[in-house]
Amino acid sequence: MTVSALDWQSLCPFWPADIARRYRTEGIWRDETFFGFLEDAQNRFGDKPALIEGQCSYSYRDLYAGALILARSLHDLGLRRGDRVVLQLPNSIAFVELLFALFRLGVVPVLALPAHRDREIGQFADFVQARACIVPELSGGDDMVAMADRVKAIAPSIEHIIVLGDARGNVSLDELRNKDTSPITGLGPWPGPEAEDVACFQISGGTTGVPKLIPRRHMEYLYNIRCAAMASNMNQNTCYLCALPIAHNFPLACPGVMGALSVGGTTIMAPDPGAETCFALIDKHRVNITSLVPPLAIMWIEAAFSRGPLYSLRVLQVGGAKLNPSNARQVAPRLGCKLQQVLGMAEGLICYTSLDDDVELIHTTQGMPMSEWDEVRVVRENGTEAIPGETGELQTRGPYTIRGYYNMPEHNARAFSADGFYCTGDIVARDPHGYISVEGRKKDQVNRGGEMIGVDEIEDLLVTHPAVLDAAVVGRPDVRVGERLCAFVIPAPGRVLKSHELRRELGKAGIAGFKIPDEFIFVDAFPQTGVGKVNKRGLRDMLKAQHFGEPDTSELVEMAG
Ligand code: OOB
Repeated sequence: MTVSALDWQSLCPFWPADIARRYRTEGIWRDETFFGFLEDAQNRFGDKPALIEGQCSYSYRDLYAGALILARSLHDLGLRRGDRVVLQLPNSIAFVELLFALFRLGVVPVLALPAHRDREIGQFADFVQARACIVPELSGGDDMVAMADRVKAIAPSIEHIIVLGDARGNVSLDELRNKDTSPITGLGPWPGPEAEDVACFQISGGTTGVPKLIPRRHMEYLYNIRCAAMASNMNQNTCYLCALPIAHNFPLACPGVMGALSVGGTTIMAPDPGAETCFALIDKHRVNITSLVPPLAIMWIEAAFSRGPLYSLRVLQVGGAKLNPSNARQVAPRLGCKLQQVLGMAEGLICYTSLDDDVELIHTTQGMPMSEWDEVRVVRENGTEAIPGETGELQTRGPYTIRGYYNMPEHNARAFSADGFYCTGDIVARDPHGYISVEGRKKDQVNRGGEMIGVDEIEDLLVTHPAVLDAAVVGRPDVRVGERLCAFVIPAPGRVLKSHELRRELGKAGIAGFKIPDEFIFVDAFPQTGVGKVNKRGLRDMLKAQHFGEPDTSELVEMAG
């Protein structure tokens, strides 16, 4: 088996030849593609429901047939193996059908999130020289056709705008889906991709600079899905609720929608991740597993307070950012299901707590790597390896962790070690059994007059207060001390909080005085990233824009007094 000779794929760093050979001979990487995976699933699970959206239910057979029809239409449009497109659709059957149609042809989508707009979509399209941009008619109240038109004007590689909904003179996705229903055989007349071709681009979760593109290949992404489905105990009774935006690695493949498809399960598409929408879908379809980012998990816990637990739900996977132990402890009693913590990244490595781990481990750690082939190390600032319990940067390599971003040689030289480990920037500690707990981000420290303060510790303490729903701590530039410690706090519904009360509580917890925030800002919600994580850069921007005026000096006077 050879790596595709398509030119641009050489811009996606590959594993060294000896390691790749090893993964192949060990059967970790198989000679398989995503379309073969779907073909296999439809042979095994045929009429079982694969995807449900609103009133519409799609069996495995429907999905397979639909993807083939769509592949033919896209081929008629001129899209060919190795071409790139930007795909931005909401959680829907159309997304999955289209994804498999693209996989069939070997056309490589950039998996954009619904929150992305001109700037990001333009960057992606330009960076990969996309030939098409696939958007919904509307998203979050915005006219996405108009956005795609603007993007097309600056990214001349775009020939087609394909629209879900009213296409207004562009290509209609519904027309492509219904165009030709004549029987087509699985392999079709057109060449498809090879196992080691890039299947899709994930987008890096980083909140700085231009988002980086993460090439995920058929054979390694399929391995990722198999491991993740096993770690989550998915089986043919699995009913997964896709609440997070489907394009993100977590709900798509860790194990998410693809994991459910791999075992004959069913996925329910949620139009939004809010508790009201999702609780109704969970009850209606007897959903037994779903995945969320911490801010949403906290909202669900709060919402379950008045209505009681979700009877069918067995497992709630929470990942994407740190879940505070005090919130973690509330998942089982409030939502009536097991918590599974997930530390993952679009670049590869996925860690899980096991469903039958001791509850204390589930509440306080992010588990361990899902594959025995994952290599992880915790590295001190001086480059040496940390001992168990000591913190350092998490670095990793393995059969489903990329060896480099798409076309970024300079950045790759910094983000990957000479021996191919991805330097995650996450500060973690590992216990003697290998359980990892995330302590923060490399750069997520506040330097207050020379004292380095890890914000996670302060956030963890703040959320133990019964009147605090969530907390996020950032630095505010300050002429005197360099950075002041600034805590954004969401009060629990109906609770009124005072800064001095929180200061007193933190004091009682016995932490150093310099770790007590200089200011508290009470808000209803935090700015979010595309997948719903707390956007710390957004919080810092809010401070810069001085949306809150000057620091709360009355409190300072109070402190001084
Ligand atoms: C997931 O992927 P990304 O690419 O959006 O973000 C990755 C980064 C990690 O490097 C880490 O900084 C943070 O998000 N993160 C966590 C975490 N899970 C991810 N930080 C603390 N605790 C956790 N449990 O976010 C992602 C991809 C697949 C599965 C799950 C999450």
